[in-house]
Amino acid sequence: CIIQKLIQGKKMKIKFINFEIKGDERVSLIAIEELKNIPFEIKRVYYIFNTKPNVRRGFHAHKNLKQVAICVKGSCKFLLDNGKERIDEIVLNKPNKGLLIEEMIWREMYDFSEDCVLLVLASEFYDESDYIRDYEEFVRMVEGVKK
Ligand code: T46
Repeated sequence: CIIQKLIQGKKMKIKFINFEIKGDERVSLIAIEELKNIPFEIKRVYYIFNTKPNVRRGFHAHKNLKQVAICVKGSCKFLLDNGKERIDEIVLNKPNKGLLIEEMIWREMYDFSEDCVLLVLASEFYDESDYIRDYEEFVRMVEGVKK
């Protein structure tokens, strides 16, 4: 159920997951199940909300972590960068649309609506040593050049 979206002129693909909306005329419901509609075991769930206007977040990559981000309310945008190419203006504005962010992808999030609730499912527990917070270091790691 992973939909790979190719952007014109880029090799890098954006990977979306479209969740099936269940329920009936009175309610909408989405069920998230590890290794079924999420391609990894879910060790951690967190959500970002109350983001103040004009705040840009992220500015890091992860060495091993895989995540799926779902804007369950409101909207926000993502920039993703694999160290060779970057794709900007990825809009998340539907509770049934997940953005798969695999390891070694630089991300920034911005344009959060006031009511935005960004739910993130993560493959690992929180580990600060998995973060790469320096963009130049990230590019060097992608290129396999050791310091
Ligand atoms: C990511 C994007 C999409 C914890 O204590 N536990 C956690 O599980 C997380 C995610 C964060 N924190 C602490 C660390 C910081 O003191 O919460 C604070 C805010 O975290 P951070 O500045 O890393 O938040 P964002 O929005 O820049 O990035 C987060 C995730 O950290 C990151 O993995 O991919 O959301």
